[in-house]
Amino acid sequence: MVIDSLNGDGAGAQVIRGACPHDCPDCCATLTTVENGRATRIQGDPDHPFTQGFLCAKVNRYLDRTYHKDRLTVPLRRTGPKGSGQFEPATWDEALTSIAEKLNAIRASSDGPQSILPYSYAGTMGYVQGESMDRRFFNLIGASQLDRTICATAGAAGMQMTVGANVGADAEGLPWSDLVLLWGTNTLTANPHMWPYVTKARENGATVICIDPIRTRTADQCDEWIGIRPGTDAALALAMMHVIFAEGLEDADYIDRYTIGGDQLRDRAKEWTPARAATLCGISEETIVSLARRYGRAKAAFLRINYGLQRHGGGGMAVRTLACLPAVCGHWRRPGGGILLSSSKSFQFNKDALTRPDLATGPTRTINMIKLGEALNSPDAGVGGPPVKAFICYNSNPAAVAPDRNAVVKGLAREDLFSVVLEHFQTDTADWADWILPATTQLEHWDVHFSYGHLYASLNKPAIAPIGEAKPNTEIFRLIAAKMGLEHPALNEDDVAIIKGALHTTSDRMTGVTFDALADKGWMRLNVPRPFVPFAEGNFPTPSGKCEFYSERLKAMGMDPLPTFTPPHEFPETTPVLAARYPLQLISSPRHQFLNSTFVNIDSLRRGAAPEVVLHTVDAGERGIVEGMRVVVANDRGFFTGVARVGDAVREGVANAPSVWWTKLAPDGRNANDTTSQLETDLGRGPVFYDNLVEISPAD
Ligand SMILES: Nc1nc2c(c(=O)[nH]1)N[C@H]1C(S)=C(S)[C@@H](COP(=O)(O)OP(=O)(O)OC[C@H]3O[C@@H](n4cnc5c(=O)[nH]c(N)nc54)[C@H](O)[C@@H]3O)O[C@H]1N2
Ligand SMILES: Nc1nc2c(c(=O)[nH]1)N[C@H]1C(S)=C(S)[C@@H](COP(=O)(O)OP(=O)(O)OC[C@H]3O[C@@H](n4cnc5c(=O)[nH]c(N)nc54)[C@H](O)[C@@H]3O)O[C@H]1N2
Ligand SMILES: [Mo]
Repeated sequence: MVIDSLNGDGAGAQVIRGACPHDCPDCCATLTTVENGRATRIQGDPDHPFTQGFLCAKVNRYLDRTYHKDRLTVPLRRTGPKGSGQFEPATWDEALTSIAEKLNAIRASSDGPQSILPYSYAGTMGYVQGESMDRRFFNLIGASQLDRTICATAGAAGMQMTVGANVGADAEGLPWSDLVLLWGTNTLTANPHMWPYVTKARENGATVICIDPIRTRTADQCDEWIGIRPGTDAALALAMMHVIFAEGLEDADYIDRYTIGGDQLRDRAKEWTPARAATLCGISEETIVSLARRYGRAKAAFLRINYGLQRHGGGGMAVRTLACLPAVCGHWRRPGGGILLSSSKSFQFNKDALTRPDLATGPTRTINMIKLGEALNSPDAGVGGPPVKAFICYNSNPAAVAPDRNAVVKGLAREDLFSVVLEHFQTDTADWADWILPATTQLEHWDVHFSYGHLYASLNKPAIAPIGEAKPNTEIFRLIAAKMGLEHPALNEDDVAIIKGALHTTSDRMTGVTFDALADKGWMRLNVPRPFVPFAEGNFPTPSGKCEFYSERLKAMGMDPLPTFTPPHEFPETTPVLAARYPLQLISSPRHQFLNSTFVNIDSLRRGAAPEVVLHTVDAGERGIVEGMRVVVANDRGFFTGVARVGDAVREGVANAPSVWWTKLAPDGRNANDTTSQLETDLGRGPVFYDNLVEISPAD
């Protein structure tokens, strides 16, 4: 085990540098105190500019999670009927032998290796435990590929089509901003380490406005809350442009030099009068005009969007439309100006070295992870080719988080499906497995991290020995491969070698981000100025080198080449028959104390809380619902229940079910994904979790 000497107090306590592994833009740098081999404290690194020495409500409990009494410590073999959750302990050799035999038999069968489906997402964001040995293994055996769309692909595509890549303004520029729009982001819950920078901006005189159908804890802390109707953001942005162009508030010089399609955009915006957008967005004309003027007059407006607003049928186009705003007004020119969805593409780790696409023996089909229900239930996996016969799941809990959960569970229940789940806990998904394999947590393994909210890479060193017989994902895939008789040097690399390979790149951005530097300090800023002002003088990584108001690429895809409003799949104006039965737009955004479905089983975070459904007073009144009443949320896909919270914390016509509950810990064995659909976004084939019409009624 590797130990940092840092802060050793001489009494046997050591402090190990690490990184928070969770799926959150903040990617905090951590310091774990270890005494006699046991982690006794975890804290944020006070020297890390973004972490600033504090951790969130969840990761403060990371030791509770690591040493939880329910941690999986040995391999488990299914003994009861599928889904019964009955298992017995087995040795690693028994588990690996059985899994290897089964996978080899499937590979050799007429259905071939494509009937093996890997399934993973961001249980850990680390490159090593998230996308290295697993990918090499699946590439080498020729398994189906998985399109990992469940979170961010719609917005990423929207950014790519407009500014060229999913890169954006540096959050560390916020103190220079004079107007901050928190648009479709619950910053205090989902990105809390950006908040100190928002506070700085405000102390320097900036106004902070939240645009969200829910009056979140973030909205409560802002100067103003604009409770927009879900899925209508593009209309608001176009109406803002209407006012900006009409009143000459645009930056004509920036548009001239660094954009294409300025004239077409101006024409498009003319169609979007504030009156038109006001009806659609459910906000007043005055609100739109005032917002547009403030945005147009600001020197450096910071537009922070997150992923909530792209979980709708038109989510890709919505992000694209918003991404035009800073170029229209030239906000990119200054620190504190611009738009930030993600900083992920600022990082240029060597992905090919990690995942080794060259190991693939031929082309294989790709299955979209948000259509898991369809893939497991259709004989041709929904995309042609053999049925899915083996399902290997790690870093994800699809029986809770995937849309249209009923379809997912129906598929997982198939007697002829061989399922292996690598996990820390016996989750909803693990209950359906044939084998559960115990995986290590971040305190127990190596990893290297990018961030999607700031510009620091970080290294995670193991702080403690694995709990029980748990093994890192990498090691589990190495062992399965060896048992299957696979041989390739790429399967033998150890985790440190994998990290070094990932850092082996000629990218200028990564200069100085070396293994030795990371090992010494724990984290390193990318080789960019601080704050980073990427598009002050254009240089957009688009085909034209400009911000593309007009996109030839979208045109070639048969889409509107200009920013436009694309209605949600389920929307009163476009699907009135459906809306007559299911009039409420349901959002099921993350609960403050959970990280997707992670941490739901930590008592101190769940604190006996029950699943809740937040409704507006008017909507509740019309349905005879009062505070604290048990309610049913339903549509044609399914239903779940929760305790009603009635008030003005959501706009009318919208409900919120804070998520993502483990169904086995919910009183009714269900969650919000019983109602969500497998439909895709307009760009990026992403999920539409918040594009979901429901009706809510008293449970009894
Ligand atoms: N505590 C905590 N932190 C997390 C997570 C977690 O589960 N818990 N999850 C992590 C992950 S995986 C992600 S992707 C990020 C997500 O981070 P965010 O995108 O910030 O999170 P969401 O709550 O999904 O969405 C943000 C807000 O968008 C609003 N919203 C929904 N639809 C619309 C719309 O059409 N227009 C507008 N303007 N707003 C809309 C929602 O009401 C919500 O308040 O957070 C990460 N951080
Ligand atoms: N209704 C609704 N559904 C949603 C969302 C929503 O807002 N509303 N959010 C969506 C979003 S944004 C996302 S990103 C997805 C997230 O979906 P997932 O990526 O599936 O996230 P989690 O639910 O956190 O599950 C991750 C699992 O990985 C496990 N894990 C963590 N580290 C390791 C490791 O090192 N090894 C192994 N083997 N396992 C590990 C954890 O124990 C946990 O059970 O959910 C989506 N689903
Ligand atoms: Mo996500």
